[in-house]
Amino acid sequence: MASKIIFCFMIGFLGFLPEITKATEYWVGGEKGWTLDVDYQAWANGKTFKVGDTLVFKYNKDSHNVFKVNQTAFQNCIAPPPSQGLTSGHDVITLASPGKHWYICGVPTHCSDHSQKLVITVEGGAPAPAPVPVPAMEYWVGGDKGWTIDVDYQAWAKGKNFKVGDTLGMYYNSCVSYRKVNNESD
Ligand SMILES: *[C@@H]1O[C@H](CO)[C@@H](O)[C@H](O)[C@H]1NC(C)=O
Ligand SMILES: [Cu+2]
Repeated sequence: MASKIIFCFMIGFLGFLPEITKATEYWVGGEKGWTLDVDYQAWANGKTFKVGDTLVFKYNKDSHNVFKVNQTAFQNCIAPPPSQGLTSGHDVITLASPGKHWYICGVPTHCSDHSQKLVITVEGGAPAPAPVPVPAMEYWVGGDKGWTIDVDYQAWAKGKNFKVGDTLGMYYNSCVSYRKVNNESD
């Protein structure tokens, strides 16, 4: 029973987690926004980006745009096809996956000559791949027979993998009533 109370508490606790690890909105470049000749790596330095956080690219849409690119395109300032670009002047990107994310401006020379490029590393929202937790089990000692006489409990326990947090149920009412019947007939 105690383990069940703890389990319910944990579910309630998980419900609050999204509020504890609140998503952060980052305005790329701070008050300078997304433009020429800003050191975006210096801007990103010391910031912790998490899955669920958002990047806001604020810029003059007649002058710039935003492309999410791969590492090669980032290093060589190669813009993907225009259709893949963001062009609103106020683009909000939710960081949906952990790992490196690369962004460039696709206007010629802005990335290559004016450092209009940003690479960030996004941390996972959850701890690194841990073994999948196995839910607590409830075992009824002796199975159908319950906790009574002349049951081979070692045979019953064999092959079962008991863990901390599991519950052992022992039911022996049938054993008690069986004895009572015996006593009455005695
Ligand atoms: C990287 O992006 C460029 C530009 O969109 C594309 O041509 C290239 O195939 C991509 N490379 C990889 C490894 O995905
Ligand atoms: Cu630009």
